[in-house]
Amino acid sequence: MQSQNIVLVGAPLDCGKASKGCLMGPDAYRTAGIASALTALGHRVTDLGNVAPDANDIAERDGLVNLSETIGWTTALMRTAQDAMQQGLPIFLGGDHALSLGTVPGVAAHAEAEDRPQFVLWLDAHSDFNTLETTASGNLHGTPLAYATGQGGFDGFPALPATVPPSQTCIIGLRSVDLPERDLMAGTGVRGYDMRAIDESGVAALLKPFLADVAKAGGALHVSLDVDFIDPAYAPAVGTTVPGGATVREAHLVMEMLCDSGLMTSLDLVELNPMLDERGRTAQLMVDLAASALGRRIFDRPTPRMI
Ligand code: EXY
Ligand code: MN
Ligand code: MN
Ligand code: MN
Repeated sequence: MQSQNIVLVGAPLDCGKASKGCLMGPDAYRTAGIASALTALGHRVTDLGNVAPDANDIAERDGLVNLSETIGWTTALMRTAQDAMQQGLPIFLGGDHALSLGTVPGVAAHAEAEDRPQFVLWLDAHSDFNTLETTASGNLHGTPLAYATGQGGFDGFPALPATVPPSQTCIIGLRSVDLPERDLMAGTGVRGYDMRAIDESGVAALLKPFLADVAKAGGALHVSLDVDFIDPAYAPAVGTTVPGGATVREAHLVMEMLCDSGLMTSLDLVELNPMLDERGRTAQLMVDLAASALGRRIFDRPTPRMI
């Protein structure tokens, strides 16, 4: 893979749900050696440090968790993501998944300015397709994909600087989808693959057609990697564990295919809660997955045909 300018952006956002710990994520990734792992692959790595949320005077609302702070992070990260895209390939070090309320619209605005369609690959046990009106938990880390694809029901949030068409999104790893999310996604063109689809056809067969579409459109590709995409047996440091997730090898294969495609333009690493980790193994696995997406491989050999 060609040498890239990689920009690390810490987003110690912990307001997307009630349980705490994701604010330690950026430092856990740094401690696990994300910068040196990527430098060793020949990339130039710049760490921009941590972002802070904007202040605002938005009132809290019954049934929604930390609305004001979440909107403060959203406006700050929209700006930061657009700036970081001008410097290279950003990796947003979360922080919980509410950070994608800002990063995805921010990178999409950059793509729109370059006249490129923005695509999103969402690797997650959950679809994160609730709105402020459908969420039963009130946890806004369960909403970013609905917001970024322009669904209604986000009263109080900023107008999107750019919308990602649902048909340009692909979710892989699903095993927990709320009924309102299922209803909202139906007919939108979102590609959603559950774990059974991975079991039946293998993850490569699911990913390959999506990557082909991105390539054909000359698109930018944002990848949002939630720790809970991976089975909790391998990645315990997450508050939203759902058994039956991707294996370590399935996750690496996705990353290796992304690397081979050369299509990934930005990456979120989200939901790591170091309080729940075992001797740093989840932080290390996430760093290793990022390294696979950016060129780490065992042998230099032609890319095998996947189908
Ligand atoms: N769908 C559930 C909710 O809205 O509360 C669970 C969301 C969990 C979101 C995690 C981060 O991916
Ligand atoms: Mn660009
Ligand atoms: Mn998520
Ligand atoms: Mn999740």
